[in-house]
Amino acid sequence: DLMSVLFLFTVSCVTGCPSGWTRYGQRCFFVDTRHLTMAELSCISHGGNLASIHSSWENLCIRHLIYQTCRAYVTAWIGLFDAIQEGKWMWTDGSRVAYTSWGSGEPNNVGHGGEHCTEINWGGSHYWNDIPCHFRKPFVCARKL
Ligand SMILES: [Ca+2]
Ligand SMILES: [Ca+2]
Repeated sequence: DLMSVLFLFTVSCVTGCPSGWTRYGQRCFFVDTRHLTMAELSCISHGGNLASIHSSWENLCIRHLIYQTCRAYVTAWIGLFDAIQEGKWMWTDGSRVAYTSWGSGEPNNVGHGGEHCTEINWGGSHYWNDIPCHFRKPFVCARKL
């Protein structure tokens, strides 16, 4: 099943990251499945945060990691949220929001109770979509080396 797959993947030819994590640039990434609050707490317990994305290259790397782990471009949480102030997007790791890859018409905040969290692989593509935070999804953690 998915959970067993998630913990079986191995780090390829990279060094410097803990077992089960994958290195891209100066950060290590990790994939798991929970709803967003538990996802962020899980990332924190692993010494990181939900992944922030700062370039199309990082977007591609994270999509690749999800594909490697889940064998499909499934939608997954990243650490972008506007739960504190509607329309003011922030990364859970505190980094500046300089790059986004919203799909056409997104973020639209149309879910019941609004949409304050962000999924990637929207439509199986490189786009992001805002959705309600209580859904259970795979997620990507990132931590500095
Ligand atoms: Ca919102
Ligand atoms: Ca949306």
